[in-house]
Amino acid sequence: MTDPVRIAITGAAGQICYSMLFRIASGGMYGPNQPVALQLLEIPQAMGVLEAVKMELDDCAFPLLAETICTDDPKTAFTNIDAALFVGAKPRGPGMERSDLLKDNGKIFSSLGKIMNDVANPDVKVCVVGNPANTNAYILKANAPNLNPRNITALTRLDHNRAISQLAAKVGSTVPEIKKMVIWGNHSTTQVPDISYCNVAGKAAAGMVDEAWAREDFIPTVAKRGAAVIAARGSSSAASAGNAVVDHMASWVNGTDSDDWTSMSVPSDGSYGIKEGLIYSFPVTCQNGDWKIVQDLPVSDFIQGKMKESEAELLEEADAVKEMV
Ligand code: NAX
Repeated sequence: MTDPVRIAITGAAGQICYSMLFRIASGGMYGPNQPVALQLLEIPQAMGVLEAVKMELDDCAFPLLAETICTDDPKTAFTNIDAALFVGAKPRGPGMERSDLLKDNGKIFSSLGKIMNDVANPDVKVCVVGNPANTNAYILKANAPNLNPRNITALTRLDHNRAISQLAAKVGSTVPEIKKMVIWGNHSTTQVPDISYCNVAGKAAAGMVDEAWAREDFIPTVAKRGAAVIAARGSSSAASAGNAVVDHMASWVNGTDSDDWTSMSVPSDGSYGIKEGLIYSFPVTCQNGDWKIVQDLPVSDFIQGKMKESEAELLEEADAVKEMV
């Protein structure tokens, strides 16, 4: 039997993981022939709920689930892993400033980064989901210099999927007909959903919609979709976020289609004038377990201006946590 892929997952008793873990255990992330072992990390107060999640995983009798470890010790969670999904984070409480949220989560990600640095395989593939995801990944990367920095990524696949779905509804097409969507920037309301290179069944999407729709309707709808779900549901996106993590990792590991790309927040190498080292969402192609930023796309002045605003927000966030990096 093939050795299992070992995946550490933080915040495993939370909402996102309640849908995501079952998808991973049934083969959604690594495919139908690859066993997986889950190394689930929680804070001590949530261990009871985590045990209940394990009971349900056991009760599914998933053929591909080789082992489930539940722990509140990060060292145990991060030992021998191939991938780490950082879903756990402190939520923003009433009256809490964004800078306080950045600092509180910064402490979590700097301490977990240091532990990863000591015990994790240097090639571990990391996806940060817990918000503020891009800056949490930036802090984790700085505190884990032994890890391959290319492998520290953050999730903007949910935004990418939301953008595809909005465009499909607008032009009356199906999701698989839409190729080459882009999310630039931060996973926040400054993100830049961009249809400039998109095609729908081979036709340029930009020619199928008004420019005013793309600028004034599409961009804010995608960027504020998380808030719309909270308003409708009373809590934040969970199943769609879990699905996006599955998609993010599956694209990274198995590759993107030759006629398409995806959006991932990755360490900037200076492409498109974005400051090197920031964790910024770019269009990427994936092959052989590695990603590459799509180069030389012609960027309009309008999109460029918005990309710079999102970069400025990330620079501000980086400044707010500078003592942790
Ligand atoms: P929940 O509050 O349901 O679950 C979070 C879990 O993390 C809790 O069980 C908590 O005990 C645990 N936790 C907190 N600190 C921890 C630590 N230091 N180590 C291990 N576990 C820890 O939140 P959920 O709805 O699952 O969302 C998780 C995070 O994802 C939030 O930060 C949320 O803002 C973020 N999101 C990110 C998205 C993205 O696209 N990047 C979209 C969805 C979501 O908003």
